[in-house]
Amino acid sequence: MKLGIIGLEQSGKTTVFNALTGADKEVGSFGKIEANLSVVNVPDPRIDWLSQLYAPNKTVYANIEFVDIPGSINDSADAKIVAVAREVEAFVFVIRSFTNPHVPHPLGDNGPIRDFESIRTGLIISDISVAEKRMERLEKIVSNGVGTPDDKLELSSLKKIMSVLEKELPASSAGLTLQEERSVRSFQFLTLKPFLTLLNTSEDNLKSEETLELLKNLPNSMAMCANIETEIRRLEESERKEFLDDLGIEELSLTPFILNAYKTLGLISFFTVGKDEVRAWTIQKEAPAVKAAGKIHSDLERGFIRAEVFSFDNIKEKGSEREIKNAGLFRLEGKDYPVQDGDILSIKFSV
Ligand SMILES: Nc1nc2c(ncn2[C@@H]2O[C@H](COP(=O)(O)OP(=O)(O)OP(=O)(O)O)[C@@H](O)[C@H]2O)c(=O)[nH]1
Ligand SMILES: [Mg+2]
Repeated sequence: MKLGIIGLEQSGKTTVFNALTGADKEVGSFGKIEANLSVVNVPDPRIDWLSQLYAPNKTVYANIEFVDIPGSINDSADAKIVAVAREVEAFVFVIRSFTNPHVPHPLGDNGPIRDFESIRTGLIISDISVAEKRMERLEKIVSNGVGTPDDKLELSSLKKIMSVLEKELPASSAGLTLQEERSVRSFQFLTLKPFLTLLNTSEDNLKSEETLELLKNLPNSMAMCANIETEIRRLEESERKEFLDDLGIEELSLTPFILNAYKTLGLISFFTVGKDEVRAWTIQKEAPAVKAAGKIHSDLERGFIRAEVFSFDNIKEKGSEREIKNAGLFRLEGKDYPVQDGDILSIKFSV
């Protein structure tokens, strides 16, 4: 999964990126136009457990690729930056809620709700310009009588999108059908992408009434204190607890952040196991088994015959595949089977 970190200038995007990924990228480098990249494993105790049991040659966790997008894409004249933003699957909006006398807020003072709206408006404006250009082209083609049915579908999808964008609503609220969504997929509309909101607060503000109230009003949100977390990450494991206690939190934000991301984006994990490899895969909740197969390899999707399935809970309880079979918990499922979080799959196929 690829997540793009965006927000207003100097909201602490790079600091959040460092805090979540453990990277050590320069902060406060205003005007820098290179994006930072870092991949982190998704910690999962189930994978640790399976790896113990199967003792495979290789253990592979699911991962998240973070892209720290510099400056504000709202007024980025740099097409390269907008192109980077279009490539990600979902956004993390970083909203500034810390005070720092050395780092003025670009809009004068803190205003988290205003900043949230401002980020979203920026994305909407960018989408409008993409949609407008394409609609103009398509309208010419269609009115000249040379439009294909695909052109017509695309045009009507764009009109649907435009009608919400013009009301300053995101494209995701246009209620596109799957087919309509497919017809405009290549434009990578920014406001069709799901997002999480990260409130970057000061140390003394992390658990305040004000913060709790803001979290209620900001969609898919959580608060973190990014620059303190970067500091804590630099400490030895054994020294961290004291500082986390001071902040009133149990752990660094990465794990709760990932849980929030999976929930908001409707993602689950399934596993493949064996002597060679124990591996976690990420997929959309309720996705059919054949899609899960396609995650592993396109041949498995193409030549799908059936999925052999048991759950992590089954193996945890029974201790071995043989015992699962004896207990009648081993299942054969067809291609429409909706994969569940924690399923262990083995795909039978023929190409
Ligand atoms: N006091 C305080 N300062 C912070 C916090 N987070 C970031 N800063 C400071 O704010 C400045 C900007 O932080 P960055 O992480 O570079 O912000 P950014 O959003 O990546 O900035 P641009 O990419 O240039 O738009 C730096 O000087 C940080 O040290 C925080 O939680 N508290
Ligand atoms: Mg930055």
